[in-house]
Amino acid sequence: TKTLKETLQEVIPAKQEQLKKLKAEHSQAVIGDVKVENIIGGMRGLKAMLWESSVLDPSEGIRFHGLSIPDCQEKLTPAPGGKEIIAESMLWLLMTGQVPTTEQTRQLSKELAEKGELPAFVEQLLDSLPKTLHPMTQLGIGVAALNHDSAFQAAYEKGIKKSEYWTYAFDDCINLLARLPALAARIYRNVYKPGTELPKIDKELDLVGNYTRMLGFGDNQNMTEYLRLYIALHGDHEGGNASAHTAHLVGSTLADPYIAYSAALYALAGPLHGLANQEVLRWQQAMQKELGENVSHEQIKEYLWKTLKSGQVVPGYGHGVLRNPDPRFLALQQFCESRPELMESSTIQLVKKTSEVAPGVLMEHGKTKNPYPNVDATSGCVLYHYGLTEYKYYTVIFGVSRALGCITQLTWARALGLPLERPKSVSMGALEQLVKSS
Ligand code: AMX
Repeated sequence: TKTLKETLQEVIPAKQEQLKKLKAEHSQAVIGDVKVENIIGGMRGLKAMLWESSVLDPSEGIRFHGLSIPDCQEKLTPAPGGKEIIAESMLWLLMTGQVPTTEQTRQLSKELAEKGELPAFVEQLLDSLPKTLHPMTQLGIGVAALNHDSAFQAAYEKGIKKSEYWTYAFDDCINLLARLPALAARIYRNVYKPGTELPKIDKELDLVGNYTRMLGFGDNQNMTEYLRLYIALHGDHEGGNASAHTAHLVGSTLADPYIAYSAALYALAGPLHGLANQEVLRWQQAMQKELGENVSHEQIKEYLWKTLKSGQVVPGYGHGVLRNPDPRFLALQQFCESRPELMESSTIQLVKKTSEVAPGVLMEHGKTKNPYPNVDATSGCVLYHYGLTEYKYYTVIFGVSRALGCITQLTWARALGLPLERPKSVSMGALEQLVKSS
């Protein structure tokens, strides 16, 4: 059986050829206009970067190399005894564009488990951080510190050819992913369960199986399966979102994958992006506290208006690209609906009821281009139900997941020899001149 790296080695030349041809034959072809609204509107809608592993369609949602979420649920190998997509099979698909065999998936799980231990100095570093420091800040610090052992950085210092960049970048990427569960679980234990024993990595388990065990939820098979699905679904959402774009931008300076991904984590830590899942739980809990049990749709409607009138956004709703309910939201809702015990949870019921009312309210409010729920509207409530109630930790789980897409891009950007990213900025004065002369 070929390893992931060997498979990549086989698929890279065809992609390099494709890019070479595009450059040679179409470099000057015009594929769109740049409007003033793109420049002052956060570059929405501007097609300006290459990203191979997934494409986000505004109405239908994400596809990974052409496969929709239901396609992936049908085709990608689950864990032994499980049903949900696992990180390894999703990573293989993202990296190579191919659906891995069960044997390939298991081999990758083994490789990740073997590489998963943290260097002692990183453990000490994490243990020395104040427990009051946000878990996302801690995760970014831990990931950046892993660059102590960066193969890419060492090879670059020694002097390597551009054509060799990707193999060192890939090795760093795999080591980074392998170590994320131990890093993220250590932060959870330090902050929320001090003094409890962190289990060692089980070499027979998949990445997320190990992560769940290290968090202390390994006995709960439903939680393990939920986290497998959660982590596979949050892995990649094309390139323009803030975390993915940051990883790509920082990586384009030839900073090693650890620091590039550390930077991405801090983009993920903003409330308009990944931190929204923490915000949803915080907001829903405040709603529950104010309104009590058995809340009616009418009461939720009033609460939504109160949030909007106070000038805040409704967390978990809206999207920079999507214009329909997020299929990741639908897949997580489906997970709940297939388990009666989840549907009885008051937190999950409240999230579901909110999703039935909020689109109407947001449409009436009339600002957001997308009144529908995004993945963050529902991702936290299941964690909460299973006992992971510390919602300031939720974005860390997203951070373990988003590595899948970012390390894929970091590997491919080096394999394709993509250049330093450096768009042109303009001042308002220059923009006025450009408008006059257009
Ligand atoms: N509640 C209230 N107002 C909202 C809103 C929401 N959920 N979503 C958008 N709006 C407002 C915007 O703030 C903006 O107002 P302004 O004109 O006064 O600045 C207006 O509607 C138009 O915004 P838009 O074009 O529809 O959205 P955008 O592309 O600028 O922003 C996003 C997208 C996600 C930041 C926004 O919808 C939002 O703030 N949502 C809530 C936070 C959230 O759930 N983020 C998670 C997104 C998914 C992810 O990255 N994990």
